[in-house]
Amino acid sequence: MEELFRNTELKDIVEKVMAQERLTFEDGMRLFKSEDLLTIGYLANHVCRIKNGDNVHFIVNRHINHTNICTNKCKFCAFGRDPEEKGAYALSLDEIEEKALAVKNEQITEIHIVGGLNPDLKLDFYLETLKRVRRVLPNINITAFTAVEVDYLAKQHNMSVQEVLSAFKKAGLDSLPGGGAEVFAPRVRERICEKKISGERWLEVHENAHKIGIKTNATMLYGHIETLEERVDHLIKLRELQDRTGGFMAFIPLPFLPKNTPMESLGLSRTTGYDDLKILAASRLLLDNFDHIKGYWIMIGPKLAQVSLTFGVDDLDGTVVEEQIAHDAGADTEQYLSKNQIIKLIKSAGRIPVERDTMYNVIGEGF
Ligand code: V47
Repeated sequence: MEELFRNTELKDIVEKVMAQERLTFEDGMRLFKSEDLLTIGYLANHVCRIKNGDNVHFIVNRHINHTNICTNKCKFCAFGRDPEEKGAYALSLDEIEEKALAVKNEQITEIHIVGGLNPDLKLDFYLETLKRVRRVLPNINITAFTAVEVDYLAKQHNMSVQEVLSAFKKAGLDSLPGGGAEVFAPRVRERICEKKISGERWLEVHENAHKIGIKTNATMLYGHIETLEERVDHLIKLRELQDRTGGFMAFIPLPFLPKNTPMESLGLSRTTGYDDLKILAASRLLLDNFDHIKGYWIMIGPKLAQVSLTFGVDDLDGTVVEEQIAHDAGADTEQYLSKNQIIKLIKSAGRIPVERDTMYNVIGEGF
């Protein structure tokens, strides 16, 4: 072991990780600046195996993006539309119910619903959506509505975030997905999503959810104008909240897909596999209080997602079935992977596939 790490510039970080010591902001910067991807990956794999053994999680789920009408107009987004714009849509409650039921030949355990900020949709619509899905699929988990949507409804109805979240919970919500976090730094938000809630507010909504027993996920949109400092700052802020509440389940880094977005004109190219692996591995090392790091195959591709299983990732998300946000922005992946395809990816990486539900309860293993 000593011999293996003799020449790395990260020798002291290797020692800290092996001693299970917390990494600092400066350590995080050094990870992101380092080109020693294999050492970072080795360490992330080591930490991941302490937490998850050889298990790799996946879920049989279905995404529903109920409306793309959105008042926020984020510059990184190809999904949002003005109400009159070509391609604008808002699914009715019947259509949402139909989609929830239109699954492939697999027993889904989770419906994941997120959409734009559509001024025509009031709290009642959201509550009715949850109740309908719960009624037709009583045994599934519902993960729905980002912190951004929660804040929007709270403001529209003059309610507190707690009140909106409690109403969601009563109507059948199980957890909040991690979208809308982007990069917390105000400098970045002013440039790429000036109308969106602040990073502080995003964290506040999640903290409120955790307080009333709603578990949540967290994301970071990377590969655009953010600096390495801003990436590390984002991760440390998530780690601090997790220290206080323990309410986060998984972290999912999302690579920026520029096609069809207002930011396409900046000439930014897509992230590289090297970047993607480094972010996944560095997140595993910095987020020492998160159990799960997800490699979202929809955005990084199934092949890289499979390789990421030796770079600190223990979760491949799921079957998805239908996805609009990444595909409007040029994702070249399928919208659906079958359960068997996911199992094959995991097994041929030498790991044990574990089907989970939203809360990481085991539904089946081995296969
Ligand atoms: O909130 C939008 C991001 C998110 C682009 O919680 C983009 O388990 C890249 O949050 N390029 C939606 N990303 C997806 C999401 C998610 C996905 C899978 C699992 C979970 C979970 C959450 O996608 C948005 C935004 O941050 N996004 N546009 C784009 N052009």
